[in-house]
Amino acid sequence: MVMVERVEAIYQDVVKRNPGEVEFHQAVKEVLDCLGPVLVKYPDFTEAKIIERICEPERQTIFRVPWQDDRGQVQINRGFRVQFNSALGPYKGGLRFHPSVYLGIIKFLGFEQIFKNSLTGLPIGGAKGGSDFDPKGKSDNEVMRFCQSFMTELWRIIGEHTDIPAGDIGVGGREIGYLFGQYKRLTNKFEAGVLTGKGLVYGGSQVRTEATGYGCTYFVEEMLKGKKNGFKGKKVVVSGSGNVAIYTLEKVHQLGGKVIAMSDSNGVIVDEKGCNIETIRQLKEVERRRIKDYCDYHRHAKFIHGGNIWDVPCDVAMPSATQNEITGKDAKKLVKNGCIAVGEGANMPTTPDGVQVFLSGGVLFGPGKAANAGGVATSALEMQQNAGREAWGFEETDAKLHQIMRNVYQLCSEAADEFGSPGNFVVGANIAGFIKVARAMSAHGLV
Ligand code: NDP
Ligand code: 2IT
Repeated sequence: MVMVERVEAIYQDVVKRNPGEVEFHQAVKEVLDCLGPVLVKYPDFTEAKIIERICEPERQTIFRVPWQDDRGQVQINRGFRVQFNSALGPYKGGLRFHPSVYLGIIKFLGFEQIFKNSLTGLPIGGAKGGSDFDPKGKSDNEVMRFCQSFMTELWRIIGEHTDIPAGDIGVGGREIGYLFGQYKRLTNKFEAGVLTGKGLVYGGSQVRTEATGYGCTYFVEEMLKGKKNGFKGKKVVVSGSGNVAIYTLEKVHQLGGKVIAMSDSNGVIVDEKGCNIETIRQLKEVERRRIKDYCDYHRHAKFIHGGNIWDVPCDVAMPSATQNEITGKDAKKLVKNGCIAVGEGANMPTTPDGVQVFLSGGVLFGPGKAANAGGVATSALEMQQNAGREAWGFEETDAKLHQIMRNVYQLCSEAADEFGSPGNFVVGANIAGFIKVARAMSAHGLV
């Protein structure tokens, strides 16, 4: 089809213009592969070169982050903020602090964020930022000095109506606190809405901490419901043991499922009785220890050093660690072991091969930009509360999150039907997310 060739040519151009950014290429390809039928239906998008424009970030900033470690040594890291698209609202998206961070990772995440934020139905554009700083093994003081230096550059380009960063890997409540303190000091303004994921005592929202994990679980619940099924009695495997993984564990247990395995970058714990959330929260959120220590408190559980969590048989897989953690081979093993549903808590955790294995194997597959949209959606609720100088209760906010996730599911499901791929939420999420942004871009003229 001519349209498919056209989209392929745009993709080849993206690869050429952004050499070496393999994760960014992967994220772009997945979206563009779904858009052929959209261009047939909306020829004006072709005319206005919406796809070409959407693949080019509106603005990218790279900066030096110098700081001093506890021994007085000077350290230099690199900071990034990619302000990808502001057609639907101010730039919005998290900050990732991890040694693997480079421009290609931030661009893939920023690109995903455009469509994810669109799916939430809330007025937020797409962005992402971060640094190759590794918070692991650093003292609180080192993290504070790093965050202060990072914000000393970042503050110029953010603002409650411009760009609102939040957390991601390596950036949680502690880091957002230090970043907010420095922004307030530099600008001489208590501008609550400039960052989300804040502490409850200074403008944070109830449920933001829980939102991504809860939201992903709600999304999977909707997929299961569509097949007259539910979490009750299901064995669930959740990779990672950070923010997203912990609250996935909590919600899965509340809905009657059992999380039997979790992980970190050192290995996997298997607890057939169901992972204990109190222990994991204490180890990870309070003491910042490794998942292996779980077995010191639960002697029946086992730790598999360097293990592959996808070897553990389960009904539902919820990858919540990082990109490309489920390969085609892992996906085949999951299907063979009886996995019926996958909810991506992480961003792009399944490789393209893996996605194909799930889709062709009839597995219910909730892609990250839909399934993990609850985090950023609740960030937008935090912005709403900050703008109205309000603080909503936990239940009220959770109910809003739940409704947003039902809507995201509905949008994906309807778009998949409309464009001829019923049950394919990858197609549904990409098309539904894209069309809204494309319409807004068309309305704004050539900008
Ligand atoms: P955290 O930093 O809280 O936790 C990350 C977890 O994933 C840790 O257990 C970490 O293990 C593991 N992990 C990270 N990188 C790797 C790696 N390269 N290899 C193996 N394990 C790894 O991050 P979050 O829970 O916030 O984020 C997890 C995922 O969810 C990310 O993909 C993020 O983009 C996505 N996400 C997060 C949202 C949020 O609101 N926080 C919203 C939507 C998506 P270790 O400690 O050993 O590194
Ligand atoms: O990937 C994501 O959606 C996030 N890390 C959350 C972004 C946000 O602005 O809350």
